[in-house]
Amino acid sequence: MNILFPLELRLPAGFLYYDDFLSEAEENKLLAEISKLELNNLSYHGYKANRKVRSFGYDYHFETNKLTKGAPIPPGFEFLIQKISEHIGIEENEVAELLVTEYPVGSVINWHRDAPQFLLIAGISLLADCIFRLRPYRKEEQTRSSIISFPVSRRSLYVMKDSARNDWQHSISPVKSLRYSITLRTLKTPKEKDDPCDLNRT
Ligand SMILES: O=C(O)CCC(=O)C(=O)O
Repeated sequence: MNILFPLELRLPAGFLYYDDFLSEAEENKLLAEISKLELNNLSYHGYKANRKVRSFGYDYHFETNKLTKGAPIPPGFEFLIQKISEHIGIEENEVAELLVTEYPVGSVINWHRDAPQFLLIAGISLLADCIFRLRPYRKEEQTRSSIISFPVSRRSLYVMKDSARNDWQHSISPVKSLRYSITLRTLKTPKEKDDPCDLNRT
């Protein structure tokens, strides 16, 4: 398994990428697991996004910016949590939330930084590649040339922590074919909870 990109691409510190993280068999197993789930339309302050989601472990509420305990993570995802935890050196029980997202053709996720309650974010791509983009969080640093755009492949894993998680926003350009992602998140300790985040992520 390689960190494949040309990291000359000057990715921010704390953004890690692993191509071919999953085998085809593991991808199929996860897709089968997702097919058992009822995914819900996502709306944000009355705006309906063109993608569907289902979260486990914790539920994030966009209207109140609050996190509440959610349904337990289904056992069918345990092998993924185990594999990612082992790979990135965290305890399995640190994974607090698992989010499944369905991106129909043409759908996006707009610029955002993840909710302040979360510490580390790990993302798996299923069924399709996508174009992932990063730009500085601070408005005054957001210029056209500050956007970093790169392909994220089907069956890859990316991780955002430290500066990549805190000082950068991310987004996904319109997908060319149906894509699913599974996002795992760990929680900040009360000491790590500091600043509010922008949450406009339609
Ligand atoms: O689909 C992805 O890989 C990104 C998901 C994401 O950015 C989010 O749910 O906040």
